[in-house]
Amino acid sequence: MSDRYTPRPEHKFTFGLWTVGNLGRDPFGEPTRPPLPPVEAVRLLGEVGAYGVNFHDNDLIPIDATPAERDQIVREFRGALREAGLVVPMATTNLFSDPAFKDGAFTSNDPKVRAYALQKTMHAIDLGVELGAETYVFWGGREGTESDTNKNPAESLKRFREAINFLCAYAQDQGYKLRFALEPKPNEPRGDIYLATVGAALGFIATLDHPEMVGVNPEVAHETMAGLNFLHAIAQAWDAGKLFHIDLNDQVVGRYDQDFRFGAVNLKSAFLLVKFLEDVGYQGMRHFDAHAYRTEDYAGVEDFARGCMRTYLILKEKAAQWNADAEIQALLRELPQDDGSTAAAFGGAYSAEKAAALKAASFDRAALGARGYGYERLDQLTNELLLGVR
Ligand code: GLT
Ligand code: MN
Ligand code: MN
Repeated sequence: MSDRYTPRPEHKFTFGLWTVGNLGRDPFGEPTRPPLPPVEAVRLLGEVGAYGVNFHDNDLIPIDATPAERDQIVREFRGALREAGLVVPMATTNLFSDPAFKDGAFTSNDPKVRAYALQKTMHAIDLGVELGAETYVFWGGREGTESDTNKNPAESLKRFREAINFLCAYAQDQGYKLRFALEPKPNEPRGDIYLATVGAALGFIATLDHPEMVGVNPEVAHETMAGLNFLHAIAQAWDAGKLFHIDLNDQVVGRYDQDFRFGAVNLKSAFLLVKFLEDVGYQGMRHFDAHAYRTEDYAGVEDFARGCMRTYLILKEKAAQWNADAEIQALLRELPQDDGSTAAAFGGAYSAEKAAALKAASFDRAALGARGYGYERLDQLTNELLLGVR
């Protein structure tokens, strides 16, 4: 069945191997789905209409594979990609599963672990680039602490910076056309993870040797876990020219890391996010970093993947409808009631004259405080549009 919500390549919908390959394991229970080999995951993603597939090094190549095994796996994977018509836009490193990384990777207190993490990442970058990746994600899941008696956070940031600087230089040295994207998260699996929010990552990027090479990969669930407004984080990343990638999913505030299907929890936030991305003309991947409920079999996994993309496309249509809604647009136009006189007298760049004129100006403060903004109506109209009665 194909309708106007059918995903097409130009929508740039991608999934990680680890997303459709999630087996339903949780801290309290065993897997509920059998393993999904990477070539099968690619087939499934091709079937549901995704554009691309992303992976951690060890989603594809077992950590203890020989070089010959690695090359064989890459050959088979390439074949599956070709058959399914999928590309690999992003890759990343698993620096969290192996017990070697139990105290972090780039920020571990053990210098040998830090060196191993760099070595593993260089190999994983080679692998990603070999398969076509142009974005390389760094999610520092184990980069943190349970107790700050054990690691100095300032020292950890220095180590983190050194590692990213080293890897930027490595990628440049190889002539790779690659951009790095840091993915913040406040906690889980560590008690507290460094660079916990998009804002923290943006601040850190400015301290790097090659800040132009590094941006962010914000995830809906992660900012939400921190109790923050995801759209505001995205807007700041966009404003800074740093929205290199995005992880779409959903999450209830105050819960464990849920990674639900996009739009599963807060449709209105999802709508405003899609509207923002579409309005500003974000050209990057729409990556769904989510997984099916533990209750599902692989038919349910397909429902999950289709649901992510379908919801995005429906919300995209709603965003266009919102932009074209005469009543909504009239309310927006009324908002600032700008007759241009304020801008003429005080707007634009600073000048001593403007400052003096502004200081001498008189304002009708009571009138400024008395006016209504019409936000209740605007928000209700938005709700009604989303509820399908407009
Ligand atoms: C892990 C994490 C995600 C990250 C992935 C990239 S791995 O599943 O929960 O948010 O994006 O390392
Ligand atoms: Mn997550
Ligand atoms: Mn993610």
